Amino acid sequence: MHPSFESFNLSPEHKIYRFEKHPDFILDQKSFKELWESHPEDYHILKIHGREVKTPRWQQAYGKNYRYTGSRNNALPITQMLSPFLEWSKEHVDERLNGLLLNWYDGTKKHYIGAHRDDTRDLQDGSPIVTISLGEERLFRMRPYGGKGYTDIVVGNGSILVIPENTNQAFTHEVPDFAKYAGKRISITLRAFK
Ligand SMILES: O=C(O)CCC(=O)C(=O)O
Repeated sequence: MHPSFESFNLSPEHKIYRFEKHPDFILDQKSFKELWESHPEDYHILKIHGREVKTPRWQQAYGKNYRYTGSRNNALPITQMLSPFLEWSKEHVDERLNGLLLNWYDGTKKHYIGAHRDDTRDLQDGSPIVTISLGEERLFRMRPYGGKGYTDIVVGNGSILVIPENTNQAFTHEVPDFAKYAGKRISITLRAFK
């Protein structure tokens, strides 16, 4: 992994890694606006306990379909704007990464993602999950699965997180909403699909 990643110990066996403010990933206003405006018009629909629920953020898969929470996010082709994020992650984190899922969070709409562990049934064994943050700074909250307490990691504009597979099994992650958030954040998450 790239030497600029710092590690955070969540437990003696579980870590998460952060690279702060990668200069290539701090987009100028025009590029950020372009990426922001590429969000889908409609919210993605999940099925939770048989009930259809709209995600409290916009989401779109690129490159590979992603199945989670009773739904499938059908992928669009990877765009020219997105491919540098994938190329960098392949080179510096894991060569097997091949699919992206973008999340768009509008603070004025109270967008968030609730605590969950990523669905790994379609992912390659032992592959990590990478999240690149653009725009408004938020907190990335890790909770021991079935346990108590949490660890918050600040994810600012241009920061990269790596969640190893064993950490995803043992900890949930979430991006909560707080009243102070009124900006726009995009996360580019990368996974290695089979
Ligand atoms: O927005 C983020 O950083 C996290 C996204 C996430 O948890 C997911 O796509 O599963």
